[in-house]
Amino acid sequence: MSYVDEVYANLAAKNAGEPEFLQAVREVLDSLRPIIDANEELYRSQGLLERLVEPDRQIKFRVPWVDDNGNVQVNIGYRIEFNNAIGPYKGGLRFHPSVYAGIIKFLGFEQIFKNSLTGLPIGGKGGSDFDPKGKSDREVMAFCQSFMSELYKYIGADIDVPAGDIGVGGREIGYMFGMYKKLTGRYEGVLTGKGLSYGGSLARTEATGYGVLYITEELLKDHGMDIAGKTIAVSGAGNVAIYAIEKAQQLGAKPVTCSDSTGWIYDPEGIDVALLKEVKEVKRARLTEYAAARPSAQYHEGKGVWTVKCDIALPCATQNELDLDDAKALVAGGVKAVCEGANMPTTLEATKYLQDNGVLFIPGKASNAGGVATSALEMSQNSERLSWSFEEVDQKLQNIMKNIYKEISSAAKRYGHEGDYVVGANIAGFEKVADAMLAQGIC
Ligand code: NDP
Ligand code: 2IT
Repeated sequence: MSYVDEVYANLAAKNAGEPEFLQAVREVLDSLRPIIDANEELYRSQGLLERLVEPDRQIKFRVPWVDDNGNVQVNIGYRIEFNNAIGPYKGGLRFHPSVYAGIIKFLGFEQIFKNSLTGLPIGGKGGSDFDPKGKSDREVMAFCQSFMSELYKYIGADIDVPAGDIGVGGREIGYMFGMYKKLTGRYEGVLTGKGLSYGGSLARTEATGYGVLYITEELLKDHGMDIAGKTIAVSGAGNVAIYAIEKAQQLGAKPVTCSDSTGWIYDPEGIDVALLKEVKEVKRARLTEYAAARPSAQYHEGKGVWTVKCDIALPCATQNELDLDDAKALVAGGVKAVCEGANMPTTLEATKYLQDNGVLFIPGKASNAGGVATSALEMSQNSERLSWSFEEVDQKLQNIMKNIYKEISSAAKRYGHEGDYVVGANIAGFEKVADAMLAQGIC
């Protein structure tokens, strides 16, 4: 049995209840075959893959808090610190009822390669099965304070630096930062995505979505196409989706869809991003309110974004939201490129179908890396106690995304898989981490 298959089989036997984690590992290990085959003896002798797929540590804790009716609620919190070979653990916190160890492990594993691609620090992820939807501000604060009263023991500016993800935005980061400061007495860059008045970076809010568009533009250019005038289907209506839509419009493209977990919008005149922000960021309301305020928009229940004819598809909601049937519908509609804004939104079968049908495909660990990259820029600003201008941060973000595109295309070419950006992203991300792990010995 090959080294890859042996490691995967052992992992699958031990983690059968964590399909998302196994899916992420499967994709990475399969695309690393060319580099692993070329170095099998060395990697085997160092147990490199066995060490790579096992997190450094998994922290799981009780989060008790009191709701507005005076009842005690108990949620489960997680922080999984995966790999710190090239820098402190770094990655978001997700608050969503679907969170369990398998979700956090898949996110943390992906984060290793993503962070490596940015040229900046490295992989961890956390979260809770707490659902912020429908909770009052006081309840969210009570939860965040309780969550941090355990998490603070394990994090720090040079140890592990959490940030936002699904269900965790500026409000939650603020409450957690306040509690960290109170418990430790330290004012340090322990979280990113902070508010601008207390150490946050300009352009962090926009960074993930903008980054998706910067790399999409680069991809199209490289293949002789222009993003201006293209019709784009976007899923999600949260942080990533909103700023992907905003940047798409600034680049002259026309995003015509967005979605949330209950329904989706088709707006043939192009999404009104100011209205979308008002509904989602200010009112924290549902997309039905967008449709009610916008005569050109159609609201549909359930899922359906990928049935819309488009040139470019940007899945920006959640894992496995684009399956084989969706991929078939996109190909039938003439899609030219799919760039992932979310983490692992495309199933393995759908990815293969898109690639087999000539669709350009960039995986999330490359295309959504602008968020964590800008988090690392926030860490730099915190360390030097300075704040850079929006333009300065945005310029650095553009350079990072262009550089990621260059790295993933050249790694794919080097290993004989030109144009396969899944292989390119996984190999380019892996090379640096493997190098550092080998240099640092078995630890
Ligand atoms: P938000 O919480 O801001 O938004 C998430 C959006 O996705 C909401 O519209 C939500 O709808 C929808 N969604 C969530 N879960 C589901 C589901 N099970 N089915 C359908 N729709 C769903 O999160 P972000 O925008 O920050 O994150 C979106 C994706 O991008 C995630 O995969 C995240 O890991 C990834 N990502 C985020 C980064 C960041 O900087 N924030 C960086 C890199 C990747 P509803 O409101 O109905 O729940
Ligand atoms: O998936 C991700 O890269 C994020 N949620 C952002 C992580 C970060 O540290 O900014």
